[in-house]
Amino acid sequence: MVRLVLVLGDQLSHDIHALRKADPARDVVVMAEVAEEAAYVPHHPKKIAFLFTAMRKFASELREAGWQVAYTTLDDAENTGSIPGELLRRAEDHGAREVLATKPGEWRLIAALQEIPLKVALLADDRFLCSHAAFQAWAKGRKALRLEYFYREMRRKTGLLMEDDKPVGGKWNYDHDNRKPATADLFRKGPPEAQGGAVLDDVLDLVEAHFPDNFGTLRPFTFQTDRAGALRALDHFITHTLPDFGAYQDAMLQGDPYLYHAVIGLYLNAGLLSPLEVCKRAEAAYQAGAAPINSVEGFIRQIIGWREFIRGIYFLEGPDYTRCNALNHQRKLPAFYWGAETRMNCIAQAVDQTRDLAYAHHIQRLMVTGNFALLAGINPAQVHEWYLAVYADACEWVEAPNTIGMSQFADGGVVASKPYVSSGAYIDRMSDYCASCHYRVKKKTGAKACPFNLLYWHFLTRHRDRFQGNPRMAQIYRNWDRMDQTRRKQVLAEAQDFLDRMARGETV
Ligand code: FAD
Ligand code: DLZ
Ligand code: SF4
Repeated sequence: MVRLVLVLGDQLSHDIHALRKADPARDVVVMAEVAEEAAYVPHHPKKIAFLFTAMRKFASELREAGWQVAYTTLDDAENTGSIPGELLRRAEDHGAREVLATKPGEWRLIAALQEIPLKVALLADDRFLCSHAAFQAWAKGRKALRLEYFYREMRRKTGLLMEDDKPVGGKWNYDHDNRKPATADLFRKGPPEAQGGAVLDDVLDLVEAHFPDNFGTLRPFTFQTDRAGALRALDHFITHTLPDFGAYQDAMLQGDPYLYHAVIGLYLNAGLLSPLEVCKRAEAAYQAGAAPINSVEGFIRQIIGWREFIRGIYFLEGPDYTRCNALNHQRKLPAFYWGAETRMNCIAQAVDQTRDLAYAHHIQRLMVTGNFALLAGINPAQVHEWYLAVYADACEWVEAPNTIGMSQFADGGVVASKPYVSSGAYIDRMSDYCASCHYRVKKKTGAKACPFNLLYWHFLTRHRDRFQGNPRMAQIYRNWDRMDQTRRKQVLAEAQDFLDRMARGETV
């Protein structure tokens, strides 16, 4: 009997598990653009356009390869509006009772598939280098889950940058050579132009008509939309920006959103590139003498280290992870995350760029928008929904542990050993944002004092009981305690005043 083969928008790999297990001569592939997936958070229009275009092109490739594909467009009159609805409708059309599905990257959709009245085989998503079982085995019995040890195991397992059982160059981690601030005069070639053709044009019109109010600029559309394009983007990175990736990984520069970043997260997460192939390309560049070890090791660590570690945490922690709120933060996400005016130039730069490009690099996410939300005590569930909505590479399995865990410390320290908070000094060191800001980064109190400076101490005093015993934070509390008492009171009062004005909707 015919079986349905579900391929989701972020499962666009020809060797995905469900396709490997299916028979093109008998089974029907089901792909569907559905309102439920497009609207469970208000996704950025560029993100929706990227996924729908890539899905349509992938469906064509499957047909060319001999598959029968039942593809539902968003504006199809018969569209039931959800993945389970489309599976039931197609099951009736084709007289099918069984579904082969690769396990989705989100608990919500896993639960939905388990509830439909068809026999659903949920196959492991084996596009990753570390299975759930392997991660569980690694995590079992450890007091704390730390990236560095996991990463070393992944280096040994993949053999990447290894000489026998030793790391190439003698060190596992070259971060010491990284973290330079960028300067405006460095030459950088932006990612290659989008090449979507007629399929992209149709999708852009569709997205424009159906999601007119979503935060984000649709045109000009900037991403690649198929494997060939994703490979072009990878080539571009390996040739032009990998050599300086490491050194300038943490830098932020006004008007230069991509710097030396790869801008491939969306292609990896949609299935257009595989983690091992991108790492092998980077390793080959090192072996050919085209990129230095600090850049190549740093890049490979992000992929086989962080990306796999974060996914392991998502599935280890379970479906309630996105509701964690260890610091009991309850403030509403301020309107300036959705583009309302703010006088904080660093936030305005990161949000404007996010609106225009559905992209911001890691340090903008972690140390600007994430840092502010944590310092200001914003409800982590709202922060999580924002990150899940606004970035083209956002899928819950990777976004949630980065936001709830790494950025907001809402999981109480599962991902991060200490909160990623900083005063304005860090942003000033790594960017050129402060020079043209309304606020003064060097001012700790008084008119125009940088809000990050005020909120930093407000956060630390609010959570003193939790953090003062952390050896990596003890010195910070000693510095605070040495400060003159009147000054401390002034800092806290001004921080509170800032938070109150923000809550009243005043422009801050
Ligand atoms: P580069 O900086 O060039 O890095 C190369 C690749 O390494 C990335 O494409 C990505 O696949 C991987 N990588 C790097 N850091 C991480 C990380 N912390 N976790 C997982 N993979 C990593 N990444 C996503 O893919 N999807 C998300 O939804 C997402 N949400 C985030 C939310 C917050 C609050 C933070 C702090 C980080 C988030 N990240 C997310 C991680 C990281 O910011 C992005 O992977 C990166 O910015 C994507 O841009 P790039 O491709 O230019 O990456
Ligand atoms: C993100 C997304 C969007 C916007 N739309 C669709 C869609 O219409 N059809 C689909 O199959 N997938 C879509 N996706 C990706 C899914 O939301 C994703 O597969 C799950 O969240 C699991 O990661
Ligand atoms: Fe951001 Fe403060 Fe610098 Fe302004 S002065 S850009 S608010 S860190």
